[in-house]
Parts: sequence; structure tokens; C-alpha cells
Amino acid sequence: MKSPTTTRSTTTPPTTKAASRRAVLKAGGAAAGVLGAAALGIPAPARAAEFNYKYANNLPATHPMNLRAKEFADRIEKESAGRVVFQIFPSNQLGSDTDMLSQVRSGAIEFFTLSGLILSTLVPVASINGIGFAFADYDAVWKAMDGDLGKYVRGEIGKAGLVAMDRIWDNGFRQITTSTKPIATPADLKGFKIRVPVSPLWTSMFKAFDASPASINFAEVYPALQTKIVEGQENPLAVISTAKLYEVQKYCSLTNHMWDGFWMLANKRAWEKLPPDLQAIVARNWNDAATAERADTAKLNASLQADLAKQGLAFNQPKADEFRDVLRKAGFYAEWKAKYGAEAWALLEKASGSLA
Ligand code: X2X
Repeated sequence: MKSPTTTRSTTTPPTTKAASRRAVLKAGGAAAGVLGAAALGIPAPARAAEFNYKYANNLPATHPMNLRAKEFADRIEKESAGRVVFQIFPSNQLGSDTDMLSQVRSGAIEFFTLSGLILSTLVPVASINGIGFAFADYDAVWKAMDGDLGKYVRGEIGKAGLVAMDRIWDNGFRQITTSTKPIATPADLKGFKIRVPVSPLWTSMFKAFDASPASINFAEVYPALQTKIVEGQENPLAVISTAKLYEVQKYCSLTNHMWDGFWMLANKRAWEKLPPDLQAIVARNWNDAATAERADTAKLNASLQADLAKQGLAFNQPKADEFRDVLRKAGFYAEWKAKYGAEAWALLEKASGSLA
């Protein structure tokens, strides 16, 4: 979207809607609901910057991703002397992940954070970090994603016409929640109705457990659990907490079955419109925001269990090896190695160790 390049006014008050939206964002987005209502249908921002860009995502305004995005968007505005201004649209305000992926491709939104697994509907290799039980811990994750595997994936994203910032943001290791029973062994997943994000890797993995996965965008997860369209879902604790999934789930099984992260994606034309000095400011700040968000999220994922237990979730800790064995015997690793190809698989195994 091209905005008029008038001088930024500091005297004209912003519109009421924009003012309340900014107030909520400033307050740390304490109330996603209020933010959602305020931002619905808002026109272009009152302050005219040279580059008014939209950044959209699927997470609640209270998640570290949105808190850090707001902080670093402010830095971008300051460092660029007001030439680049980001409006942040959290919580699927601009549509589901599937919708937003189309929008960032067309240029209707300029920036968008998306799970690599969902991005794989466009860039097949982007789901590779979600291979079941590949990473033992965060050290292995960052070694891969800040190293050769991440570089390879970003190269493929570039070939598909999107620009990925270097540092992937943390979603986290994923855990299974249910309204019906704890998942203690792989047998508990047989016939289990579980929501998975829209991605062939997720469907394939839960089918390998003989579960009954349903592909549902995150925007619909809470109501799908509430109305019992599905029995369970899987997400890191920071998402289970900020999206209040504990209100509609009883059990949380700490399976740590995969690591998931969000690529900060830019529409290519919007990126190339920024002169090099502004590209440098934007890239550095989004990468620094990712670093800060990783620390916040890892801390939350490690500390939230007690909080969530107080909210009524019953926790159990299944044995990961039993689940991994089922995947191996089902031919899951062999199948995905063939799909991604030997080169990408070797880059994964460099950080994960042998997955055969
Ligand atoms: O859709 C999900 O479950 C979420 C929020 O984790 C992702 O964006 C992949």
C-alpha cells in the first residue's frame, strides 16, 4: 500500500479508533478482545509515513511475539526518523493463517509471521524443523535454524517470492492438550480427534500414530475445542496460556513432540521498495526482536506449567522414546527424508543426530 509522502504531523491528533488501538498496544495489549474490536475496519493510519506497513500474525496480543513486535516496531519508527511505521494486527484480525499467507504474497499485507510448517503449503521444505522428536533441546534448534538448515530454508522461501528475515521466532516445543483423557502412551492417540494446523507434515505425523487429525486454522481452535468438534490440540505452553486454551481443555501431556518457529516474512515488492538503509534498520530490529522473543518464550515454556496447573490443567510426562519408535516403525522418517531430499535431510541431521 502506498501512502502519501506528506511530512509526518505531530500536531494532528490521530483518529479515535487509531488512538485507542495504539493505547492498547502501548499497554502491552492487555486485552486482545478490545484490540480486536478497535482494529476492525480501521482506515489507514492517521500519521502519514513514507512507508506504512502492516505486520499481521495469528497470536494473542499478550504473547511475547506481539509484545516484542510492538517494542521493536517503535524502534524502527524512531531509527528511521518516522519514515517506516508498522501497524501490528495480532490475533488473526486480518484473517486466518491461510488468508494472511495469500495477503503477504499479493502485497495486501507487507509483513507476516508464519509457522514454517504452515508455510510448507507453499515452500515444501519449510516444515523440516517440525519432524517429530528431531531436536533434543533449544541448543540443537538454534544450531540448525541459525545455521545451515535455516539458511537452506530461507533460500527456498526466497525462490517462492517471499523474503524471510534471518532469525526465526520461537513458538516452542509442542505439547498435547485434551478434554477427554491424558495421552500417556502412543496407544492413547489411536482414533484420537486432534486439531492440527494446516500442514501435510502435521497430518502425516498424527496419522502415523493412527490418530484422527483435523486441519483447522488457529483462528478456529478455541471454538473447535469448546464445541468438541475435536478432543484435543497441540501447542507450546505459551500459546496454551495466552490463547486461554486451558478454559476448554483438561489435560496436558508434555510430549515435546516437535519444535515449531515463525518466519518473519516480507512481501518481496514491499521489501524492495525500502532503500538499503531502511532495509538494514528493519532487518536488524526484526532479528533483534526475534532474539528477545526467544528468551521470553523459552522462559514461559519452562515456567508456565505451575500456572496452568492452577488454572486446572492436569499434567503428565509421557516417554518420548515410545512415540519416536512408533514413528520410525510407521516409516515416517523414511517417507519425509524422501520428500525433502538428501541435502536438506543431511542439514537437519547435522543438528539432530541420526533420525533413521
Ligand atoms: O496454529 C497453531 O497451533 C500455532 C499458533 O502454533 C501456529 O501458528 C503453528
